[in-house]
Amino acid sequence: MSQSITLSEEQREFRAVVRQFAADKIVPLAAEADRNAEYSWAAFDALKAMELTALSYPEEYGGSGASLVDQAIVAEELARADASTSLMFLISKLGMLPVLNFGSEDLKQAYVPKIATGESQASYALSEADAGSDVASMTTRAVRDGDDWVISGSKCWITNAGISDVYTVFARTSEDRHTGITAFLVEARWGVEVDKLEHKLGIKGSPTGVIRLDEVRVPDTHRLGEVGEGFKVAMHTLDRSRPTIGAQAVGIAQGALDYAVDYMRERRTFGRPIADNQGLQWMAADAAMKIEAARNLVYKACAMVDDGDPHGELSMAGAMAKCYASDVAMEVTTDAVQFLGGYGYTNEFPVERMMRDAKITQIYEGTNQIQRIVIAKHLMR
Ligand code: COS
Repeated sequence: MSQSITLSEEQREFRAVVRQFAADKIVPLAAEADRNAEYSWAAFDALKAMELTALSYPEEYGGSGASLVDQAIVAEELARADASTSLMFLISKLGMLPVLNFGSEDLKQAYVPKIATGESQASYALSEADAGSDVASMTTRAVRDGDDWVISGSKCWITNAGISDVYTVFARTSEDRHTGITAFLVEARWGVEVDKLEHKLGIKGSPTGVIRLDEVRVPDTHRLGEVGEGFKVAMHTLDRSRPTIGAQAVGIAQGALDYAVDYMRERRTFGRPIADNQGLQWMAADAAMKIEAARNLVYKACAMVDDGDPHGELSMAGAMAKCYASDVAMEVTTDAVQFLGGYGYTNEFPVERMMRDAKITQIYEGTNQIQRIVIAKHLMR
């Protein structure tokens, strides 16, 4: 079945190329990275060799200038093979969005090209132990000292902790709740310490950690946006990243459904393939419908980003895409395990990994409860 009526012939060909790449280079690495909870440098090197690390950045900074819809295609196809690898593709973009949208020309020239070649990677350091959903409660501080800022504090749930070379760090520069936060670009070697790496349910091939900054000196040239503008920088960034988490969720769901359908055509009980059972056919049909609906929400939100959000609807559209797609991913992957029965519950088959990986998409980049708050705020305003 066609995945979307909105893709051009060129985009469909591009999707087929990325799908083949993921089948050849990523699928063989996924189970082991999950089992060992290890970052797969082989997977990252494959992304580099395919020049997928460059895809999300403008050509003037060494990127290939792809649209966000094209980036969603890649996030989906990588996630269809392995969610952790798709996160490798997405995380540096999240870290670099504030640089691209709020950083100086010098900062863009200095950092983005190295991210595009894959020589360097970036993370996004917003959440804290007591400031996850409630971003404005953060306590990490930045104090002005001459031409520098001195940053101290701890940030949690940091994707790519210890792997990334640069971190976009949000810190409090005054007591004002929303207007007292400022964003900075901080190089890891200036003193970003990894305090702890989490042992997680899923996305085990992607390290998640707690980082600490202990009086780390950051030049004012590395400020992203105006002093006090950090909360808006954070929200503006998440609005432009959440649709791609939706794409990741769609990919996880599609990967699980495709695997389960192939299995059901082979697996025989009572003398015939279990795919002949109408009860299972209906479950599979529901899954396919929901995935397709989620994919179209994702494409719509991504196209809004590409068009510059002319009607101010992106926050809501991005929240819908991320929330719906991740709820679908959780449901579909859980059903995929059921389709495989006892086998689905073992790590001999990839669907239990996909079910565990799907769970994070309902939590990160804003829990789905927060997405519903964002949607409701737009409805009620
Ligand atoms: N873009 C631009 N500005 C925005 C915005 C957006 N998407 N969302 C809110 N703002 C502005 C508001 O307009 C308001 O500005 P004014 O005071 O000038 O009116 C200001 O920011 C404060 O907004 P609000 O009162 O809605 O902020 P809250 O503290 O209530 O927080 C939520 C709102 C819950 C939506 C926000 O904190 C959030 O998204 N939390 C989840 C964070 C997250 O996703 N974390 C994941 C970690 S990153 S991987």
